[in-house]
Amino acid sequence: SEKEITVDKKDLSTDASMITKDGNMEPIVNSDTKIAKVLDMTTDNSDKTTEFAPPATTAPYQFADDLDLERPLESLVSIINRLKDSSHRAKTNFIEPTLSKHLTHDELTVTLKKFAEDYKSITRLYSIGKSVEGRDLWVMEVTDNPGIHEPGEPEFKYVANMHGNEVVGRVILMDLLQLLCENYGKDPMLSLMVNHTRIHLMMSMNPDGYADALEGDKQGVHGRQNAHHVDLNRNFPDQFAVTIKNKKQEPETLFMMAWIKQYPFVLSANLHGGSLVANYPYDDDPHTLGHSVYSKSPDDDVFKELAESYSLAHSTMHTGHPCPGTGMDNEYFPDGITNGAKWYSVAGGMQDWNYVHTNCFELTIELGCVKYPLGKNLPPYWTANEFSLLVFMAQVHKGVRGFVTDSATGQGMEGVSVLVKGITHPITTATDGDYWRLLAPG
Ligand code: GEM
Ligand code: ZN
Repeated sequence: SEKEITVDKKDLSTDASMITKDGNMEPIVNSDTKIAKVLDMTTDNSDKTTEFAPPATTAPYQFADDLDLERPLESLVSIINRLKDSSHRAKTNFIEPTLSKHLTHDELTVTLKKFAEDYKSITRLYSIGKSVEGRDLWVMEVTDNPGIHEPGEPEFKYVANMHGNEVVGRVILMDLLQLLCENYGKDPMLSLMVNHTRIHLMMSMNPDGYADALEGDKQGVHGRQNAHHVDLNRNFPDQFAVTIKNKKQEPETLFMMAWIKQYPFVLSANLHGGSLVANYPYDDDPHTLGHSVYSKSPDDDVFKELAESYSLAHSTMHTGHPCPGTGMDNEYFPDGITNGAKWYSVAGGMQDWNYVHTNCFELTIELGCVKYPLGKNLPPYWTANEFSLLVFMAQVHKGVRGFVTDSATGQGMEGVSVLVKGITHPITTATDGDYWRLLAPG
């Protein structure tokens, strides 16, 4: 691209305290002279921070030390950082979700519509298209100004139930929706999260497969594929391989691709089941289909950090034993994370497509050994994943961000490549010239 800027990571900091404007930060601008302001680190000038009051409780707010409403993003990041520590997790005071149950597609639709109605000011329900059998692919947006991209505000997504018989993600995303809605305006951290993030939740990417899946299925494949018997996690265009499974895209895949291109997503997770691990790119490499060889992306360090943010906040994922006592005991994932290709090579996965074709960094999270648990066994899954879901989502506020503007007009410049020295993966500015560049410390 002719419009390209390069910044040197040593001039930047991913430290939470550095997210605001820092006079020392002089980026290297090496091409377009029209780029006046490259790294405006001011992340928020709005006055939205007074939308909620601290919780009405006589006990002091647990994270009061970290809560500075003048500096909302730093507050959010430092509170979230403290949630890595289990003693702090235990002290949160959320109104806990009560849903935690299996919902048919029709029940899901009704429940989502009810949330959209009851929490109009922070939600918007939309469909990105229909499955092969005509079911809506619903997305619930949760943010303070639903329906619009606020310049500078990062967009985040969770996608669940891509494999129709892997249902835990679908259940806990409903719990997450309930948590965010019911605590908004009450819990300061969750309110900050909603105010400063445009969150998109897709409870089911494969509603047809779900309709076919069987409650109690532990490690089966019935209902895994879509109604055309295609595994959607093999159906995306692949950077290394055209296969029989991805040479033509299914309707669900095409709607996903269009959706992921339409919004300036920064970070995402694709929620699966059947194991317990946070899986990160790449999922394959040019030579070793069928083998287990580490395949590094240019952002390997960032991806490891992101994967650990999920696994370490989870009650058991970090121990690295996905299926204890099942005969699949031999599998071990240090710290509960793995490179995709190192685990086993997958061509046509959605995760790598996000990273290779858009600005969105995606991970594939395996939520547990049992793919379709009995309804009565669902509540512990929420407890195990609650903080992971929040901590991972908050990673969208780390790294660097800013606006690229035209020095003559002050207008944001869309489609400018932002490159960090030493990382061969550019990020492109969005419509308002805004960009987000996730980075690992160091
Ligand atoms: C996995 S998820 C993909 C994990 N990536 C790699 N490279 N192993 C799948 O799609 O096969 C398991 C699942 O279905 O949950
Ligand atoms: Zn899966």
